[in-house]
Amino acid sequence: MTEVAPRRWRSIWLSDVHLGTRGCQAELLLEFLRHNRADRIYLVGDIIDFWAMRRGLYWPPSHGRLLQRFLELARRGTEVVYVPGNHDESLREYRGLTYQGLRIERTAVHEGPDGRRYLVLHGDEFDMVVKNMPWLSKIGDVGYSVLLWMNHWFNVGRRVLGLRYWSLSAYVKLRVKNAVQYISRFEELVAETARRRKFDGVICGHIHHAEIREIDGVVYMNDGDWVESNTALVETFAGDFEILRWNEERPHADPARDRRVAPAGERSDAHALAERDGARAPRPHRVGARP
Ligand SMILES: [Mn+2]
Repeated sequence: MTEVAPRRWRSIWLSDVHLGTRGCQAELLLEFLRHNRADRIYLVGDIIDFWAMRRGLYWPPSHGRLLQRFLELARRGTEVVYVPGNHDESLREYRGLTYQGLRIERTAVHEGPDGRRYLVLHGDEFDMVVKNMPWLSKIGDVGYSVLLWMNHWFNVGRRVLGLRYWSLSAYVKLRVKNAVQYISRFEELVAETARRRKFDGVICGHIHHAEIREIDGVVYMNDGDWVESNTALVETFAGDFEILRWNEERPHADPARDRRVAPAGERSDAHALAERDGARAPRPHRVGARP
């Protein structure tokens, strides 16, 4: 299969994949990993959703394939660091352990090519402080699941109409005033901690909202999630950070992707489509630059 050569990054951060839930977009993340390579990958928590598994097992083949993919990358020399979150908290007991080249850490420190130091953590550590925000308890886990379910079918509909994926859940969340307050409070707290601990920046996940912004002298970065916005944080070899929004950047439009595994007779067709849709090179979405 001839495909566009993968783009190379110094580092990639991924979090909030929530394997084991219906909202998880494992296929899309597998596709992302085919098109993007890095010297190191940080898995910044909530990769496997053990909470959801307790409610009932949901584990399609793509979820297993994704875990296998991370191990395979580790075996082949990518440095893979897994910093567990609250939904995969039980893995925190294994901090310090290396499994087939994949290392588990409670938190990590990332060093940029220029020597700048970044604290890498999931972010649930700040829930205790932020938790008395009313929307969290109001929407809660169940409401959020319903929203993700609606989002899924909403996008099935959009696909039928030939429209591209658009996150209804992310949109709704950002329209709730309290959610916006929650997000900025969270970001400030995380940044404040990094500043106190003398880091140049901090990289986290947890709130499913990708961001790069400077807060009082430290860079706050969030890699987003793979249940609604499908975002990753990447570092270039020069040490610049970017947020990749895979819904917008994937080189193929949906029809081409769906036919990629089609029988030989249909392939030229798929390739023609891919070429048409991939005519412009996928470009990163520059959300913000370092100060
Ligand atoms: Mn989390």
